[in-house]
Amino acid sequence: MKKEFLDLGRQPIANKFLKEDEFNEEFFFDLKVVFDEDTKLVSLKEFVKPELMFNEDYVYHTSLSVPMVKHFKEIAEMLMKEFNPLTVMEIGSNDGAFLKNWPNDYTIGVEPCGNFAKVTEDMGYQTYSEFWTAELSEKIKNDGHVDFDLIYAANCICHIQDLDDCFSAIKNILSKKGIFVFEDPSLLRMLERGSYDQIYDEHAHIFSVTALDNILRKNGLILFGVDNLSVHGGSNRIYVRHANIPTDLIPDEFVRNNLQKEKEFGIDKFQIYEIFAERVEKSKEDLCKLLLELKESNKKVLSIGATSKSTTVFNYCGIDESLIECITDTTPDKQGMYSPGSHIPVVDRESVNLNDYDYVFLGAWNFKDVIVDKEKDFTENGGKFITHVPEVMIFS
Ligand code: DWN
Repeated sequence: MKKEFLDLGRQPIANKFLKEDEFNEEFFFDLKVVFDEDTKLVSLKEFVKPELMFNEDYVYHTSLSVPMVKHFKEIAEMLMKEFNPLTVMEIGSNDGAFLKNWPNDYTIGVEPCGNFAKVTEDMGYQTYSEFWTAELSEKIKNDGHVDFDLIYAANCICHIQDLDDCFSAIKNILSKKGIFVFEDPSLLRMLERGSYDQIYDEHAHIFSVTALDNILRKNGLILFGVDNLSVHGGSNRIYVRHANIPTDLIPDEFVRNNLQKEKEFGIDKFQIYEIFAERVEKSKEDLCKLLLELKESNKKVLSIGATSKSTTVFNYCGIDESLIECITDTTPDKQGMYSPGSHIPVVDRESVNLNDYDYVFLGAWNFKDVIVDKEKDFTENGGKFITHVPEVMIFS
């Protein structure tokens, strides 16, 4: 019952930045998107082997995005206050931005990228450097861990291809009255904003509350809370507990409101996805037209933020170094490398004078306010920004 609605063309591994001598062996796959009429889940048609994406070379460091460090501190404080868990596990613990807010004697991490698992081990948190599966949940139990009162995951569950296995693993290791809290990009926000660049290899699914409600129930779990967040261009934080265990954690009005809002938008109907696909095509036409016009009038353009999202945009729209001269990024592991597929040089922000450029494309449009604020000098000197969300536009 899966129906295809979007084809974003041949795409590389979104976070695999390359050296010049690696261009010839770069891996590409067909980035197509499907809607499941049964569960209402939106997923990639073809999944990429997890080991190709999440390995020792993974470059996304949560702690290098200052707003995200603050975000994880605040959520840890809130969860501690509201639920007071005695045992905590994070799935997809990256470089420990969330973990570090918890005492390390009863907190563990799960992180398949070995470089990051080592970072949190060195911080004193036992970290399983493996993919989250039902088998791993058994192994953790067999290692003598008691069931967890809090299981947390941010921008990770939507990376997991087999959701039934993922949720049954959660059920297996969640304490009787424990809660599972996870946050991922919101499908509704993506459809509203036309932010098709949320779609790339790592995002095996883009979740609606509607689809999660269906799939969690199927796996003996109940969604009892939803927070709408502004991070990562619009995310949902989902609160889950065991079904069939008496508790006072009953689905709140936010769950009902979110389900209602999604229904009114038509998230359960295929037609809404066909409309979205038309909007994506128009976005591509508009962005290509604008960048070609700027090139013809000898304007210089760079991009800020070598994001996974910009991998999708640049490869879908066929944007290369002739249209965007370089990308600046604060992540040392991306600097001195080339962007996946489009092979645009990635440089340190400090190595360029923005005033040598006429336009800045916002590859990290989700940090628009932070970047625009940081780069006031550029706009004061006549520079302009370009974004493609919600529509292709120039602003200063
Ligand atoms: O789920 C995922 C999210 C959390 O992170 C992953 N699948 C991969 C990754 O996606 P992304 O690369 O699209 O994430 P961000 O957080 O939008 O990336 C921002 C990038 O921009 C980072 O590389 C840091 C950089 N940056 C910058 O150069 N200047 C960020 C800011 C705020 C800046 O001022």
